[in-house]
Amino acid sequence: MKILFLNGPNLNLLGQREPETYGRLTLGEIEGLVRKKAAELGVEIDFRQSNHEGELVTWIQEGRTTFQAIVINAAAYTHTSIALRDAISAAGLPTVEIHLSNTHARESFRHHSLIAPVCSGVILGFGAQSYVLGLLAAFNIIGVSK
Ligand code: CA2
Repeated sequence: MKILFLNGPNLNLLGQREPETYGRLTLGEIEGLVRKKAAELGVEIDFRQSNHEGELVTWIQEGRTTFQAIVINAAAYTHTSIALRDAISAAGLPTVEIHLSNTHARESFRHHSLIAPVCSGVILGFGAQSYVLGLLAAFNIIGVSK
């Protein structure tokens, strides 16, 4: 079982700035938490980050044949990207949208997600644990749909 983790723009800066909003862990440290849980579950993961919308779209398109599910923190593209939404919809893989922060408790432009309607569900506001919960959700969905 293989799960693709995708991270959008600026998430490579985690741990360096805005710890009050996004926590103190780097993206590499969050990946470590996910890998630990994935090993317990016997799941293989691929963990990627890009600042480029098109690269994320390509990874989703290519992932269709390699992965059984996607977990995605699309960062700011969550609120802007019809391209990501279309890619997720076209891939047809179970996809879990995740966020570190509770976007509903923040600025109004973060309240709307363009990708949520084509995702299986959304997990947000639990900091780095949102990633681990996203993994558990994806694992559960794959198990149920088998
Ligand atoms: O809460 C989340 O996970 C977000 O996806 C993070 C995005 C934001 O645009 C979404 O509304 C919610 C921002 C990621 C930027 O990460 C930074 C990390 C450190 C310093 C500055 C930005």
